[in-house]
Formats: sequence, structure tokens, C-alpha cells
Amino acid sequence: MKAERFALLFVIVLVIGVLLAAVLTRSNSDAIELHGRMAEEGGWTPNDLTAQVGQPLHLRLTSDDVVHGFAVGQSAMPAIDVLPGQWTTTALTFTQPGKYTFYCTRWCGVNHWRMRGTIEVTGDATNTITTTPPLYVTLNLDLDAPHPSDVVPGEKPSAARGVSVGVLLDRSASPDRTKSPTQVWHQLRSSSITQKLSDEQVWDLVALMWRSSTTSERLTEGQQLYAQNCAACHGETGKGDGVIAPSLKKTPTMPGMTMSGIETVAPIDFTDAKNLLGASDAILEGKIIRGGMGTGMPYWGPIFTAKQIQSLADYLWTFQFDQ
Ligand code: HEC
Ligand SMILES: [Cu+2]
Repeated sequence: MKAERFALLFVIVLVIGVLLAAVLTRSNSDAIELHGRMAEEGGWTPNDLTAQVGQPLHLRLTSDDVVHGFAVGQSAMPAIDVLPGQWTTTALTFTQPGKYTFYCTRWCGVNHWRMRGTIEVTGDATNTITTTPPLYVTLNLDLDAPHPSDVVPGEKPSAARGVSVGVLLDRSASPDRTKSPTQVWHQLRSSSITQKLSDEQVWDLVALMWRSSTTSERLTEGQQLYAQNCAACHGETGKGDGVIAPSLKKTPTMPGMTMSGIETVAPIDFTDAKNLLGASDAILEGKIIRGGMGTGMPYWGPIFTAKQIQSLADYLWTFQFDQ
């Protein structure tokens, strides 16, 4: 009798144990283990995740080599450190279906930016958002065509000097994002209001117009994004001399004259007036969104929001204009 009782108790304990183990392993297997490795060593494993709208996607992250970072493109979620020999857990919940890109946020090597993966989110949208296609698509711009400027200022144009020129510019006529500074300079130069001004003063007016079309907040945001994502190639001062630049090839003799998809080239020098002043915001934003398609310039469309890309383009003009 006593032995029977004991056996029953043992069975019950065993059943509870099995149930508990099942519950534990279930909650454990709900979390997906995500390993980070440098792009050359395979990047993220797995690199294609799926999720359902409104249902948390549990992740356990670790690195198999150096310190990486984890972030989801176009989301406000702060980046998570992915450390070797340690597990970090996180849960992501999506409110919109679609294809998201997750990416590494630490410069872990020359191919750092290639450390990307996707999250395919299915289900019904909880709210509707309308997205407008970028300008370069609507305007059907050729992003690979050279866009040299036929005039360049003698010194760096300054928005502050532009103010003191004293010509009242129509603020509502602030440059639309499809025009280059060179085009606007020609327009102003041929206008009667600038008759008594020097060429340099007209450039200062152009700098002022570009400054008026952005805000200090956007310039600060652009500066931070640039320092974190672009300076390694384009250089802190925009000269195209970042630490990664030597691993890309020399500048072609004609800037912009690259056969896209064929070979990598040196990062664009944003301080080169002849090149940059001939570009419009639409072209710069288009290049940032689409990338160089083989030139070495990464694509950032799935990483940044439209506003962040605008801030980046706004910031690039500070390499030409004193703002
Ligand atoms: C891995 C190196 C690399 C990184 C990182 C990089 N770029 Fe580039 N970028 C290039 C190269 C190389 C070119 C020149 C070839 C081309 O235009 O495709 C270029 C060209 C460009 C151009 C074209 C300029 C023109 O006159 O047509 C823009 C704009 C640009 N980059 C912006 C950015 C921004 C903004 C970032 C950061 C978000 C960035 N780049 C990060 C390598 C890089
Ligand atoms: Cu990394």
C-alpha cells in the first residue's frame, strides 16, 4: 500500500515535471536565436525572419565574433548591443505588414553595412499609412548621370552674409528640391533684383535660400546620422577620405562618370563644388535611397525614414555652404 502511494506520487510529480518542461521549452523556443557575425563570415543567422502584425517577435541575440548592434530600419526602436558570449533578449511588435530590414549599427569591419537581414511581417494593418514615392522615382531622374556645375563660387558661400546682402527673397520661393544650387544661382543672376550684386553675393543668397529651406533640428539630425553611417567612407569633413575609403578604388577622372554595377569607386568628395552644386536634393536623396548599385555606395532606403533622408541631404549642403 505504501509503495503504491509512493508510486502514484512519483507518477504525479513526473507528469507535472513533464508539463513544466514542456511549458519552459515552449516559451524558450518562442524566442528565435539570432547570431551576428561579420559580413564576410556570414552576417546574421538566420537573416530572414517572419512575424505577424500585433504579435511580439521574441529574439535572443548574441555575437559569434566582435561587438555588433541590432536595429530595425525605419523604426524608432533604439539599437541593441549584440555582444560576444552574451545573450540579449528583445521583443519586436509590428503594427504594419511589410518587409522590414534589420541591420548592424556598429562599424564592425569594411563590409559592416552589408550586415543586414529582413523581417517579413504579414497580417492586416492596424492603421493605414500612405507612402509617397521618392522624388527621383516620380521625376524619373537618372541618378548615375554626371551633374557638373558650370559655375563655382570663389569662396564658400555663407547664409549669414546672404542675410546682410539685404535683398528680400520671397521665402515661399525657397528652392524646390528638384533644383540644384547652380540652377537657382543662374535664375537669381539673371533677375533684376540682383543687378547691383557681385557673383559672390548671389552665391551668398543661394546659401541663404538653402538654409531657409531647412531647420536647425534637421541639420543636427543629419549631422548625427552622417557621423554614424557615412563618415567612415565620405570622411568627417566630407572630403571622401574616411577610414574605409582606401578599400574602395580611386576616383574616376570624371566624377560621376561611373559604370554602375561594374566596379567600386572612391566615395564622392562633398566639398567639391563643381560636382555637388550641380546636384539637386532629389538627386542626393535618390542616391542615398537607391545606393550606387555596385559602386560601393550602400543603399539606405529601407534603413532611414523619408524625414531622416531629407535631414541627411540637408546636412550634405553644409559642406558647400556656411550655414
Ligand atoms: C561603404 C562606403 C560608403 C558609405 C558608408 C556611404 N557612401 Fe555615399 N558614396 C560612396 C561611393 C563610393 C560613392 C560614389 C559612387 C556613387 O555615386 O555611386 C558615393 C556617393 C554618394 C552620393 C552621390 C553624390 C553625387 O554627387 O552624386 C551621395 C549623395 C552619398 N554618397 C551620400 C551618402 C550618405 C548620406 C551616406 C550615409 C548615410 C553614405 N553616402 C554612405 C560610398 C559610401
Ligand atoms: Cu556588425
